[in-house]
Amino acid sequence: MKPKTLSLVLSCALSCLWPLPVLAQASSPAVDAKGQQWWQHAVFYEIYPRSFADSNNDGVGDLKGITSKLDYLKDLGVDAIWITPCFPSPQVDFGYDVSDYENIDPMYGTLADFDTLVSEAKKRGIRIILDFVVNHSSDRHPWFIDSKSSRTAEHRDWYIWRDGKGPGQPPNNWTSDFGGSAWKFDPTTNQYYYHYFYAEQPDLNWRNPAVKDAMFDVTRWWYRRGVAGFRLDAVDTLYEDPELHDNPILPGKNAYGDPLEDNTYNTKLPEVHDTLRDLRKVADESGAVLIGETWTKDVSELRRYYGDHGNELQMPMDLMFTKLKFSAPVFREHIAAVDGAGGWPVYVISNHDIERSYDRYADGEHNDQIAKVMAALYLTLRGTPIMYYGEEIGMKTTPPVRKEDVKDPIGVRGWPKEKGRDGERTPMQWNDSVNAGFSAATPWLPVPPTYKTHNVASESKDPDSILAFYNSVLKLRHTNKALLDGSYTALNENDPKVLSYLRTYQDQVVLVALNMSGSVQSPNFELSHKGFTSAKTLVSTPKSSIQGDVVTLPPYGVFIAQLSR
Ligand code: TEU
Repeated sequence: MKPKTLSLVLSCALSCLWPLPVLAQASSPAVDAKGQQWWQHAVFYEIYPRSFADSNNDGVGDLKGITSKLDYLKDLGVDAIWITPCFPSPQVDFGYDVSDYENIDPMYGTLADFDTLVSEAKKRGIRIILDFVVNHSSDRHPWFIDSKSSRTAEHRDWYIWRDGKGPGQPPNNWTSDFGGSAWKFDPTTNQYYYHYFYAEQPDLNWRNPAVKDAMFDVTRWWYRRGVAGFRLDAVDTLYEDPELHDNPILPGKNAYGDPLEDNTYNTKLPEVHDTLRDLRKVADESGAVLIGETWTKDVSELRRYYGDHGNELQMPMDLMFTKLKFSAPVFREHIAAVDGAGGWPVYVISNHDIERSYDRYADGEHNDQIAKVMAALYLTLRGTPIMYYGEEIGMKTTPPVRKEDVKDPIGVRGWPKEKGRDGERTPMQWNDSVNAGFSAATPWLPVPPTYKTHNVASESKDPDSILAFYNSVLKLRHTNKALLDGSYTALNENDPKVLSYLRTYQDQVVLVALNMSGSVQSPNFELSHKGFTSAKTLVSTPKSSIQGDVVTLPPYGVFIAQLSR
């Protein structure tokens, strides 16, 4: 019988793209010969600046610390760094309460340090992305200080002020994401102001054109300084129902003891998309990229963030990916939906708000191996991956054990049900010396005990380490056209244990097979029937191999190969 040729879906990557102006800031080209934008080929890396590297030994990381680690990031294969907020801030929410949008907090350094970081990064072909906290400012921002000073203040309408329903009664039933009412009474003017997060984070009034103009100008100011784009914080919450309808109440209570509510009237309002389109126009003036913190309930909601004409966010994060059960069918179904949705996928497995992927998927026996499966997965899919610092060495989430040690205020408020987010924000583990090489001083959060085995220095010397694995997959990804630009085609779609797929670009085909189970698996991919005559192993974990059409995978084994006809 004549071997059947596998009908391969031609890369939709090119047809799915929307044109962008050329980016001038960094040395590597913005658009390649095939018309791909720089951010489609880039690997992003999120840095929580308090915890990455401490250059002045005060226990808190800083910009000079990040600059000192650029060679490490370059060698790892990072092309863009997203730094969570490093602007002046009272640090109630560790920087997500900004009191000056156009400066650097002295604890992180100076604007000159920032300029040095941008230029040193540029020398290495690395771009800098900042975090734009769009929904709210700090209550110490001069805009809010003026706003609360009187009902007729120039900035009064820059925030959301309302009368209470009656004495001691807030305007409606909305609760803060961080516990308690979302309204705080201010005796100076006898009105309440609205805060979706902490009371120290009053919501900006995006219905006021002056707010829009001021915030757009903030982005222009940073673009002129060489910033290649922004990660937009909490975009869902930009707008609220002007009539302040009560949210429907659901059964049950959250960790803070508040009734659960359906945020119908204060999140995901259609106006969010109008503002994203406007922010995008400003970004396009500088060829910048916008990444969204887009917590969506399904793929169609995610799809909307690209905009009907590709005119909203270039990179809305697929955060649903962080909620999936470690199971081949579950990931297969989700990936098919996201890949088929028409946008350029953006995959994330960890960030500074959620339990690290290492712990989420750990089975207690094969933890490091499972971390490699997850790395192989999101670094070989069609789309752009955003890594989180420390993921590449298998850092563990290490929440505080005692309430008195909690730094994140939501952990103090919600203890013990909600322990806060300290566990995923611990210092980067550089080596096995004191404080894991992060700082000579006691770090602001304790270093997890696993630093002795899971650190950059030790793992660099171990060819079987998680870091060595990340290095090899990232190296492959940067040079392999099929992984960069190829289409995605699922294989063996009924296999309950092995997730496998082809990435295909013209005549280049890469097979990825991931054993998501704790037992040996031997999937048959019928490669000869599909017209393939040989397979060259590109990256694999020990004891994974191919014999004819059959790939043998040990528990949580990874096998990636180039197929030829
Ligand atoms: O997070 C917004 C967001 O959706 C989070 O509220 C999430 O629900 C919470 O962290 C779960 O505990 C962004 C930032 O990523 C977060 O660090 C900030 O605290 C928040 O905005 C307010 O700026």
